[in-house]
Amino acid sequence: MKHKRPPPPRLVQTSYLPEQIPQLRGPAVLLLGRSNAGKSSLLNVLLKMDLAKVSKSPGKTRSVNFYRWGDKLTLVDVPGYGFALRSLEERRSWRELMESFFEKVPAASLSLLLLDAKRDPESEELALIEALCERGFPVELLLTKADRLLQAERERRRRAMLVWSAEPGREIPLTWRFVSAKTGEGIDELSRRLLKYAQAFPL
Ligand SMILES: Nc1nc2c(ncn2[C@@H]2O[C@H](COP(=O)(O)OP(=O)(O)OP(=O)(O)O)[C@@H](O)[C@H]2O)c(=O)[nH]1
Ligand SMILES: [Mg+2]
Repeated sequence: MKHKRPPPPRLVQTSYLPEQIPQLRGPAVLLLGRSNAGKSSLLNVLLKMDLAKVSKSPGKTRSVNFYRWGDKLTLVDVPGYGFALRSLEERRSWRELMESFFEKVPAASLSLLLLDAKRDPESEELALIEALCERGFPVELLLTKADRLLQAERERRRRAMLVWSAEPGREIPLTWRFVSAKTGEGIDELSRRLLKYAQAFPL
């Protein structure tokens, strides 16, 4: 019997406006985080295809982009927040886009919050984690660009994360891992995690 090959990953929808956001069904993984955190780069290494645009200057991704990976998993590359140079008007549009987005994604979507491994979590990250947890979204942290950490920095970050992820008041300690789109660190484990999530998703 012939083994059916999964279809290649592909971009299925690009939404610039709230009314363009599709109603998602099935398992979805959301890539969230500050501009320049490395969301689009991570997506490309996960999919093993350069489908998403990457840039040195923050604010590259302006639309919500939906990618189909395999038979049923959707990966969503979300435009980053905190890009200081954006105008008030642009920030308002971004907020409206995000509100519409979170109304439409299934609550069991897995949120991956990306944070540059060199940076401490800031108020935006804390607020986002709280908002996601309140809405019942499972959240996991990815510390990106781990290739840029010296051994001592990595150790310091690891210790800080152990304390921070299990802070009093946080009901469940946050899961976190180092990843690098450049060296591939953590990518196979992350892939397996996402496939497991997709398989366990209630139909
Ligand atoms: N050294 C290193 N650089 C990385 C890594 N991942 C991303 N970068 C760089 O970081 C910059 C931003 O990457 P993007 O993937 O465009 O970031 P983004 O989060 O999608 O940014 P927005 O679209 O603005 O929200 C680019 O210059 C990437 O080459 C990594 O793992 N290691
Ligand atoms: Mg991007």
